[in-house]
Amino acid sequence: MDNGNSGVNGSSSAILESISVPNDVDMVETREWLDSLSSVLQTSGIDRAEYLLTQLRLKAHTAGVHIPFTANTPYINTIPPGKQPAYPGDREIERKIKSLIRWNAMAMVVHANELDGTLGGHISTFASCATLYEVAFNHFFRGPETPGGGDLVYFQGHASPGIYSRAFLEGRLSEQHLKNFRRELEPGGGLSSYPHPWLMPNFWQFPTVSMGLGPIMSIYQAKFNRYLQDRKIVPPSDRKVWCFLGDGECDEPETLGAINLASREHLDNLIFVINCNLQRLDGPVRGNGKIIQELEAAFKGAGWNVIKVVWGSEWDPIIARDRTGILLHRMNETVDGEYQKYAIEDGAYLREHFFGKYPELLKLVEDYSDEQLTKLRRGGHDPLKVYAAYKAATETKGVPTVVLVKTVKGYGLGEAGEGMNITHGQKKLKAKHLLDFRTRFNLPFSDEDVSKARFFLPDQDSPEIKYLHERRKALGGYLPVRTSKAPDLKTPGQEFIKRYVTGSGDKSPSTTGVFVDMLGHFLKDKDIGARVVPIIPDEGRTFGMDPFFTTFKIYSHVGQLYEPVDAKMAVAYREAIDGQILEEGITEAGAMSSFIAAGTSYTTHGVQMIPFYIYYSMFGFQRIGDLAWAAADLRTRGFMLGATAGRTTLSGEGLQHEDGHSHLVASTVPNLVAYDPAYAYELAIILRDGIRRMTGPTQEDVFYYITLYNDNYPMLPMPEGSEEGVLKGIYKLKKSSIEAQGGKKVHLFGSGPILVHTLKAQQMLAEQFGIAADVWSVTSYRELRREALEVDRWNMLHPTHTPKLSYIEKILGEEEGVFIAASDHMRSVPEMITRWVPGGLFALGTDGFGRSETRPSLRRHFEIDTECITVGTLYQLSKKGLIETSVVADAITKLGIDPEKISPMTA
Ligand SMILES: Cc1ncc(C[n+]2csc(CCOP(=O)(O)OP(=O)(O)O)c2C)c(N)n1
Ligand SMILES: [Mg+2]
Repeated sequence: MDNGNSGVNGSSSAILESISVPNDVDMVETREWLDSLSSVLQTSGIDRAEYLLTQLRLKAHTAGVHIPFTANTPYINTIPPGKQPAYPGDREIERKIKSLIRWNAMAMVVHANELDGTLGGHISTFASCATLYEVAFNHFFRGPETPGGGDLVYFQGHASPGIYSRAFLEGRLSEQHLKNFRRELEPGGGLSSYPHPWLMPNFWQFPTVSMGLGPIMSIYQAKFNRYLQDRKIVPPSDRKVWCFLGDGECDEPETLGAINLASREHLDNLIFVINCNLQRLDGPVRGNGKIIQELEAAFKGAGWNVIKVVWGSEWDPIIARDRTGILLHRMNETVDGEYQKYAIEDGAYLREHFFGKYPELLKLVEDYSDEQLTKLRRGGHDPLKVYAAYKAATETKGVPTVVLVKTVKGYGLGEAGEGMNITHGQKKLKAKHLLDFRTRFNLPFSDEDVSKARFFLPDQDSPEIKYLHERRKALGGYLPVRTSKAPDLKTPGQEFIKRYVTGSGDKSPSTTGVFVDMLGHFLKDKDIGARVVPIIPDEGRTFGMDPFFTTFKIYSHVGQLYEPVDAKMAVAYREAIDGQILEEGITEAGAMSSFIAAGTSYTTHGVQMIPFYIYYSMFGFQRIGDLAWAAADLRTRGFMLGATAGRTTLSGEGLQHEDGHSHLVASTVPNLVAYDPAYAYELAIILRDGIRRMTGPTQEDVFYYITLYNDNYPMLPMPEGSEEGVLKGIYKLKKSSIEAQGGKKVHLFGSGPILVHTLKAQQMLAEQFGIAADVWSVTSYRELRREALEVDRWNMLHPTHTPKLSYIEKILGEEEGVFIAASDHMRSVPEMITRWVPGGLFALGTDGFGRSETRPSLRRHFEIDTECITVGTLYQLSKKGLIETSVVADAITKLGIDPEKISPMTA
C-alpha cells in the first residue's frame, strides 16, 4: 500500500503537521519549523529528530515554557506503512480459512438457539476479532511442541465460538461437538459456553470470561514464568503470554489494576491485545470519547509499549495525501459514538459527515467513489496491519506491549447487528442475514446449506485444510491445548508429623507460629524444598515470617539494587533474583493471581510447585472470591492460609478485619478442601496429606483453605489413632472424666481456638453441674458434609440397596445425648452437619459484625466463651427435659451473663 509518499518520513511529518491545525496565528513560521523537521527526518532520520526535539523540550522547560502533557499520539497507526513488514502468508487462502471459521462460529450459536432459545451465545464478538486471532494462529502463537514450551494464550471468553470453530477445521473437534455447543450433558459431550479448564481439561488453559480476571492473571502468569526461569526451575525460554480482551472489559479495576507491575518487572514476555470494537454490552464503551486514546494514555503512563492499529491499508494513501494535517485533526476530534455510526453507514454518509466537515478534507477524497469509501476498513480487519503490530510486539525488549486494535463489533453481520447497540446479544439470524453473510465472505455454499446454517468442513486434502495444518505444524502444534504430565513429588514422610504429635509442653504457640515452623521445614526439605512458593501480600512480619526474608529471600527479577537499611541485622530484608518468596505488596488480587500461576505450573510448565499463600483471612474470599472461583476452574493446586482468622480471636481489629465467615464462602467452591484446625498435629497431618493428594501419584485437582489463628495456647499431644478423624473432619479429643447420670450426656464440638473454651466448659459442666461431656475436635465441617451428602445421594438413587452410612453417622452412631458446637465462625459453619447428628446440633457462633475489643470481651459478646458454652449446654439439656429450666436460669446468674445484653447478631 505504499504510494511512494507514505514512507516513514512522509507519514511522520504528516503527524507533526497535524499539530498546526487549527487556530494558527503565524502559519508561515509554523511551516518553516515543520520544514526544518522534515529536512532533518529526510537527511538524518528519526533518531536525530528525536534528539533535537528532546533538546528543544529541555530548553523550553528551562525557559518556563510548559508544554501541555499528553500521553497520546495522533489517532492513527503507530507503525507507519513504510515500516510495515511484508506479509509472510498466503492472504487469499488465509481469507478463505477465516471466512469458514466465521461461518461455523456463527452457525454454532444459531443452531444452539434454534434448538433452545434460552441457550444464548455470542456471534458479534468473534466477528469483530476473527482477524486478530487468525493472524496469530497462522503466524505467531507457538504451540506446545515448541522447545521451551508454547505460548500461553488467554482467549477473550465470549469469543470462544471462533476458537471452537478453528479447532473443528483442524479436526480436533467434531460436528457433534459443535452441534452440542452449550449442551455439555448431551451424549458424546458438548462444548462449554466459555473457556473452562474444569469442564474441558484437555482443551482450555485459562478461564477468562469473568471480565478483568484474564488480564490480571496473565500479568502474574508472565511474572511467574520469569520466576521459574530466574530460579532455574525451568530453562530460559522466549515463550509469550498473550492476553486477548475487550475494550469494555477495561472498565474492570482488575484489568488495569496491575499494569504497572508488568512494566516494573520488565515483562517483555507479555502481550495484551485489546479488541477495541468501541462497544460493550449495552452500547458504546466511550461514546463521548475515544477508548483507544484513553487506553493508550493509561498504558503509556504505566510504561508499556503501545501499538495502535486504527486504520486499514485503504487509509494509507489518504493519510499520506494529508499535507496540512486536517485529516488527523478530524480523526482526533471525532468521538467513538460517531465512529460507531460511520461503521454502519455507507460511503456517501462518510463523505458527507466525516470528510464533509472541512472543505479541504473533502477534497482529499474527491477522486474516491462512495463504494471505495464504504470499503475503508478499520485496522483490526486488515491482516497486514495486525501482522505488523504483532511482529513489533513479539520483538519488543524490556517492556510489555499492548496492541490496541480498532474493529467493528458484529463485523459482517450487516443489518443483523453490525455496529449496532443490540449486537452483543444477537444470536438468531434470519435467512436473509445468512445469505448476506455468505455473499459478504464469498462462501461457496448452496442456498439450502445457508438456510439450514450447516457447518462446513472442507476435505482434508483441500488447500485450506492443508495450509492450516502446515502453519500449526511450523508453529509447534495446536492451541488451545491443556496437558498435565508433571512428575510426582515425594511427600514428606511420617517423621514430619512426629515432630508435632507430642504437643508443645509448657510452650504456648499460635497455629500461625506453628505453620511458619512447618513451612520452614518444607522449605528445607531436600525433595520438595525448591518447589515451595511462599506468597504474601505485605503481611510477612504480621505472621512472623520475616526470618525467611534473609534465609530464602524475596524474589526480584533485578535482584537487590540497594543495601537494605537492616543489612547488619540478623534478619535483613533481602531481595534476590533467585529469591523464593513472592512478596507481592498490598494486592490480594495480585497475590491470588500468583497463587494461581504457581498452583497450575504442573500444566503450564510441566513442573509441580507448591504455593502457600498466607494472608489476612478477611481479605480472602470476601475480597477475591471470583479469583478463588477461577482458581478452582483452573484446577489450581496449593494451600490458601487464612491467617488472623476468627471473629473473636483477632482482637482489637474490629468490624473490617475480624473474619467469621470465610469458611462459609470457602464451602461454596466445589474442589476446595477446607480445614479449621486447633492443634499443631492436626495442622501437620492436614498439610502433609494435602501435599500427598495434590503432588503425589494421585495429583488430585483440589486446593486447600486452612484457617490459622494468633491465639497462643498449649498445643496438646495427639490422642492415639486420631489421624483418620483429623482428615475426615472429626475425632474424639477428650472423654468426660465423670460418668453420665440419668441420661445427662453431652457432646461438645469445638474447632480452632474455641476448642480451648470447649475443654474448659467440659470441666465446668463436670465440676459445677455434675454433667458428663465428651469433647470432639472438628477439623472440618465442610469435609464431613461433603462426604455425607454423597452418601445421602447414593442412598436416594439406590433405594433397594442397604443404605450406606456417612462418616459422621458412623462416628456418632453409638453416641447418645445432646450435641453442642462452638465456633469462632458463623453458626452456619457447624450447622453444615446438623442433619446427620443424632437429635440435631445446637450451634454457637459469631454471627454479626466484628468489634474492637479484647478477646474475652468479644467471646462473651458473641456468646462463645466457656460460660456461654456451659449455659448453651444446660439449655439444651433442659429442652430435652433432662434438667429444670431453673438450673439454666441460675447458671446464667452464677456465671455472670447478662441475659439482656445486646444481641451480637444485629449490633
Ligand atoms: C465480571 C463480569 N461482568 C459482566 C459480565 C457480562 N458481560 C459479558 S460480555 C460483556 C461485554 C463485554 O464488552 P467488551 O469487553 O467490550 O467485549 P466485546 O464483546 O465488545 O469484544 C459483559 C458486560 C462478565 N462476563 N463478567
Ligand atoms: Mg467491546
